[in-house]
Amino acid sequence: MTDLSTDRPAEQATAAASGAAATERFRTKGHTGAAGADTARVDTLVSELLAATHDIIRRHKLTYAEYDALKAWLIQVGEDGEWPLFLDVWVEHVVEEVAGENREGSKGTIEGPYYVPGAPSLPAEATLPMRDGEEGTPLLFQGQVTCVDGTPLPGAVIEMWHADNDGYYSQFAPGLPEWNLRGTVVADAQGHFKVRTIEPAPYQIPTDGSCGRLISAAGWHAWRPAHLHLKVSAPGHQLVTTQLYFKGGSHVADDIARAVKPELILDPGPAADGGGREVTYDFVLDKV
Ligand code: MBD
Ligand code: FE
Repeated sequence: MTDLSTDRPAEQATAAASGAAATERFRTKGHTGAAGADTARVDTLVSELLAATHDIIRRHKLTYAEYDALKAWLIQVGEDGEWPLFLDVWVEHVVEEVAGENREGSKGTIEGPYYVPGAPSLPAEATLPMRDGEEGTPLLFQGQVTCVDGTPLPGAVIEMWHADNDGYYSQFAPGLPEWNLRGTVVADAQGHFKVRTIEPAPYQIPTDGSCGRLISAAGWHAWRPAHLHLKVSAPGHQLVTTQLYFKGGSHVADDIARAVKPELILDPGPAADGGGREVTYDFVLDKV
């Protein structure tokens, strides 16, 4: 059966399917687990993690029932393929905070589990790949990429990916064209770019898997504000991985992944040409 309003097969997005896809995607990055395996460093980090855990157990008098519930839950996170989701939602923001603390240029934030390298290459003025009649408010996203010293960066590369109007990412939910709402935009000789897309919807992390069970067990909510994901780079400069949000949007102030920063909130106005909205956002890259 097909839902004629969206042309999307009725097959539902499930935690297990998006989790498996995110786990597979992470594996193709080729991490072996050996990176940074300096013995003294591993000793320090793991010993302190365990000590913090022991301290929590003592302070809160963890019961055997709770210990077994934790064990069962941890096993299930792996079976659902939700380790990338769990880590990127609840841990990555602090890793990014530390990684970005010495950069002067545009703020970065977390990458999340749904980046796929190799999206179709597009010219400086382009429309992201999308379906005929793609739902959502049209958005013109434009700007310039410069160095921290103000020099324009010709040929800077802006990789963009975002969810559709239903909050789904291509390659992580069924029924979407492979590169829907994903593109690699090459800026012009002055570092300018002008990208047409649609505004994404807020994103609810899957509620039917282990992360969803944790959220309901703890009485939290599962939402991220609507966001554009970006990786901006240029030769001789540091790549910035970031996200941009929409002023006044739901959950901008209570992102479950705590990835919002004031510098990352867009305030689009009505588009000058035709429908939808437009916004200008410039990227500043640090030198390597
Ligand atoms: C997302 O879309 C996302 O950006 C993050 C960080 C986590 C889960 C889903
Ligand atoms: Fe996202």
